[in-house]
Amino acid sequence: MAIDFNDKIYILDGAMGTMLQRAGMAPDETTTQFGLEHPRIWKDIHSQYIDAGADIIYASTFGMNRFKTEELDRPLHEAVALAMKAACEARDEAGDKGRAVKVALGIGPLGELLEPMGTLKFEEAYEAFTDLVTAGKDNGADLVVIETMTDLYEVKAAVLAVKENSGLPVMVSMTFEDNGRTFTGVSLEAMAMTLEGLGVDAIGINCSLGPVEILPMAKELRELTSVAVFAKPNAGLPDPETGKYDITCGQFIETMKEYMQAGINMVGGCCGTTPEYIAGLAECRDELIKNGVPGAAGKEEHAAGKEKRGLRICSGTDVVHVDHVTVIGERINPTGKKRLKQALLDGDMDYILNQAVEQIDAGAEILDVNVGVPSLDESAVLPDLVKKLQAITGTPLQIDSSDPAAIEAALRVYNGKAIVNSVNGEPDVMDDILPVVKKYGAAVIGLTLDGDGIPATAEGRFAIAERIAARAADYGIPEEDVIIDCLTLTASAQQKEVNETLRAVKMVRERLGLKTALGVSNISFGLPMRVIINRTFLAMAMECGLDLPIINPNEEEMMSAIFAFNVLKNVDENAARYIERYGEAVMEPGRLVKKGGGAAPDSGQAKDTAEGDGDIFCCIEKGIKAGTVAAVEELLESHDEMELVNDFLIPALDNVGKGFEKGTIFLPQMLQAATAAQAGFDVIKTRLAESDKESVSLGEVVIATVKGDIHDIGKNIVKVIMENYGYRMIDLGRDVPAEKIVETVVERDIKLVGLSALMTTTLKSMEDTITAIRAAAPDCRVMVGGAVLTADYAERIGADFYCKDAMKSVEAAQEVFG
Ligand code: THG
Repeated sequence: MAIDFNDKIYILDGAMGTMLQRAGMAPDETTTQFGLEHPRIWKDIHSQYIDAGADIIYASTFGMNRFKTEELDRPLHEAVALAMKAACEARDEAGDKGRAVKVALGIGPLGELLEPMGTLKFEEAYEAFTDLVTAGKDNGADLVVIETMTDLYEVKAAVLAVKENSGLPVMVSMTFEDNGRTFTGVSLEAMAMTLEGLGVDAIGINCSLGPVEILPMAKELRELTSVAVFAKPNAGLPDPETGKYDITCGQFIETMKEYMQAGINMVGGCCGTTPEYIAGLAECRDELIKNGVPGAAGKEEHAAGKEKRGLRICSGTDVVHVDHVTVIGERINPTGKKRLKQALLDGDMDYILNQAVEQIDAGAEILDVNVGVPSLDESAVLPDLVKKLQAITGTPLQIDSSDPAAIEAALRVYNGKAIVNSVNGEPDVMDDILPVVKKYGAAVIGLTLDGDGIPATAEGRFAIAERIAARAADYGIPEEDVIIDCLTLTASAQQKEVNETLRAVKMVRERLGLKTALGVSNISFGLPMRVIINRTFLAMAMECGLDLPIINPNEEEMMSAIFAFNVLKNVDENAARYIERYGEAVMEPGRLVKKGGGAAPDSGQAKDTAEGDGDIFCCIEKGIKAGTVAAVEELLESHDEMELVNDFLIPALDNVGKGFEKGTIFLPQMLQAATAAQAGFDVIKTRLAESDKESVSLGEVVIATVKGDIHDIGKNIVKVIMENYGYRMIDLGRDVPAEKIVETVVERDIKLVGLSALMTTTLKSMEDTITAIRAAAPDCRVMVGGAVLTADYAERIGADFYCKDAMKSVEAAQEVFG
């Protein structure tokens, strides 16, 4: 029941919260609570937006889910039914007057962080969204809007819940910060690729910023996807004191006009906008159409953009464009590897994670993941490993299995757009695997073999490639997402056929225009000095058009050939990647070293170990728990406990923190690193308890979300990070009265308090809390954080530190505790 929203310009509605405030909602009430008590007001506001010109209205179900039943005060389905009824009545009344309006079930964030950042499991999130979707569908929703999301993984759970339980069209918008990423580090491109692959009907941006700030992002998004693009900016930025948004209706419309002219064909408003703004948008749209701006920039144009974009793979944070020879690391594959087989059987994930880290450090851009050990249940182990890998790295993954159930289980929990390795030309295999590839929006490698085996000639393999491409197209898989593997045979056994593989690669590239992959190392089985053969075959294959070599990236001879090739083929512009890698390197027989000696990482303090997996800096930075524990235990033999904290654990976390500030590391990885450090701290704490020495705590810090505010995700993140820096955190929870905070501060002689507030309406409460702390404990310092705060405002309400993120709270603590 997909809708093509690219067909015209749609007007969406404006803010519900702003309107409810006008209708008398109290500052400490949520839109859900107030609306449920006054459903007629909901309906009246919906009608006002329809009269203003909205084509699609959002039912006020945004804050409803099984984690918020307290707020709902009734079963979830009853609350959803009430909100849906208000919207549907407004829709139906308009219908009677000849206006066609659609009602969207609104879905917002669950308010709990998913694994690995938090504790909520992907399938639990899926179930929570399913409740909501079912209730929405039963109560008259025409479509579903998933909005104000910051975690792509949570979005994926929601989209699957909609697709698998309703068949309703679905729009998704996420909330971006002014660095062009969401709170969890999702880029516009990763969002666009992943969601288009999952088959959503429109992709957009809402909330957090005004139209001026969002415009360049919306334009970028328009270039990144072929589906409809929508935007619902706030009415500018809020004044923290009054909560008022700072741009007028006229200014809003003036900027939104540019959106429509740029092909952003669904427009509305978020916080601070009212029916007046929406009426202005509708008028502006009519004017544009009268003057000949044809709906969106044109369906064909968006579709054509696709070919330009080419093959792209991504995780939640990292996008890889396969526009150069791109290395797929082959090492997570138990074939021929006793140690890895054993690790898989023992569930020794850390060994496997180390294999991942090593390959990434060596330059792999994508990791192949294969767990094919006969006695293992691939359908359970493969998704589990995918989850663990994506917790520690943003490097995109290639799911390698021949079992469709295992492939589906892994794709389901993968956060991003993966490659599936592989399908082949057998009709049954294609019919098993291609629908799964399509459903999850993955790319796929097609092997040129079928029931009759591998054709001896290039022509025979080309014919199979053609069949795979045609079948993939039948299933709706975009052409650019089909990769062909013409199959490397062993030179020692089938010497004549080496050239057939190479010819086939060339034919596929030239005649079908598809990307190609090859497992390179097969070529040298049975020959001495395999790397010589591998490297030369690799060079020949690249010249024939190989895009994705599957290799062992730890073999520098292979990597250097690829880096050189990308320069010589003029794809590595100005040899930038080459110089970055080799600018300071010299080749010594058999290994590559940095000039000035030593293979030590930039921390300088890292311990030199043969495999590097005992390196505490590496383990913490990559978030490998067991490795950190082992390293701490080893270091404790030669170091004092506090020395270990101050010279190892904290500097390692600082490195991660710096990466976070620079924007090279994102929230999931930072939390993962913090968790690894925590495991290290735990070892030290146990040791101290045994030896009866004093506690390792660097200081005691009280944190709380202020009275009236129930949002605690930011506070919880601060808690995790600070705990792992060695501070003792006293977490008073959310919606905490000033008196309770003051009491704790006085009782325990606390020197630092952290306060969080997410809503403009609770900033006043933050100010009151600070005043109360000042009066009772003049030498206690206060740090504050929260989405709507600014440095300026923090100063005005008397805070000592403004923490724009969790790392800043650590800096504040370091200043307070020295
Ligand atoms: N095409 C596609 N996928 C593939 C292949 C291919 N996946 C599997 C394989 N071929 C590529 N991956 C590997 C993985 C592991 C090894 C080789 C190729 C391997 N090799 C050592 C050897 O060659 O002796 C084993 C010993 C070791 O290195 O420890 O393990 O062609 N689409």
